[in-house]
Amino acid sequence: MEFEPRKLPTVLTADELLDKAFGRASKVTGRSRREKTLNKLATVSNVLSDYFKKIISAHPSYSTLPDFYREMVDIVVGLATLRKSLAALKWADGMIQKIISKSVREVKGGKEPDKVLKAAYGRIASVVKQIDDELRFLNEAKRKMQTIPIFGDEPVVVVAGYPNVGKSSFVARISTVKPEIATYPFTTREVYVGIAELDGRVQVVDTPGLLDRPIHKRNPIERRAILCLKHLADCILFIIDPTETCGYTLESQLSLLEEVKILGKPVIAAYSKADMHSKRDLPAFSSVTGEGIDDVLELIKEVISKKLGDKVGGNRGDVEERQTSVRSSYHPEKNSKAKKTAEEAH
Ligand SMILES: Nc1nc2c(ncn2[C@@H]2O[C@H](COP(=O)(O)OP(=O)(O)O)[C@@H](O)[C@H]2O)c(=O)[nH]1
Ligand SMILES: [Mg+2]
Repeated sequence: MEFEPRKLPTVLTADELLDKAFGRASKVTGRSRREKTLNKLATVSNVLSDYFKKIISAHPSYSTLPDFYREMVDIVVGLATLRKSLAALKWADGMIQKIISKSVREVKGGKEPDKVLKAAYGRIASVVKQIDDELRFLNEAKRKMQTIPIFGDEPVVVVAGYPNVGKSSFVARISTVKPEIATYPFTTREVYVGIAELDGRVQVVDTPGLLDRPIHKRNPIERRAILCLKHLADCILFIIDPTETCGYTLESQLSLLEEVKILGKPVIAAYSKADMHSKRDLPAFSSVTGEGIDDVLELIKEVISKKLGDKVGGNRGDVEERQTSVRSSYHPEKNSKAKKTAEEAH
């Protein structure tokens, strides 16, 4: 399912929409007063109906949207209200079509055209004004949904760790293209999305404002946003700055690491700023000298190819491959087998 909030149309308020419909109808002519009125009614009907349908069809089917985006939309705008607002547009469309049909019948039946038109306009205006809140909500929703970052189909590595440990420097260092700058709806800070080439493209994303402070101290919305990252992440790289020049103690960084592990995704913990210290009980890298960077990339590659290997194994049609994947779920050598499957798949 495509999710392209940038393509959502701007939504007019009730007054703007009525101006648009009645304005268009005011330019309509006809050979008789009767015909002119019928043409005006048809125009109002078309303008409004096309407009409502355009807005409704621009929204994706939220129930089939990938988990990350559906959750994000729910956190940012509220799915229930969004659905209700779209339903209100559908309701208005139906009501207006009824008013128009009735008015057309009246004109054709010989009623005074001007009177019928005036009454129809009044009733249509009243229906549209009843959904003014929903129209405004949908416009605001469009604005808010545009702040949801969009990711490609490639595997995603989420980079976590306290502020100033070296997350952005790492993303910039390993990216083969200039990292794109995105935003999360919950932070005013820039999010770097880099692309690494690891036997295929891998998206490496920064998490300022999300996985950079103790999770248990967050408000419920922030916590949901953090949980949402687990839908996105194939792997989490947790960066620790043992020099503490980031301004946070090693102890508090390790305790954040424990919280991040609860997300249930594969976590690789590594030391940054290897040019400034000699701790090597974890993989250590320096984004300044490049030392250890390849080792970290290798670890990421292993985790991702294992994941892809699991997926490939599970989707294979032939019996032997399926047996391999069934067996591999019982055997301790699962990892090497899954990896082998991934390698064969390349
Ligand atoms: N010496 C050294 N400094 C680094 C390294 N990586 C980052 N820094 C510095 O640490 C500070 C914070 O880095 P940054 O990437 O912005 O951290 P972020 O807040 O986690 O994204 C900056 O002043 C960087 O220049 C490294 O490997 N070695
Ligand atoms: Mg940063």
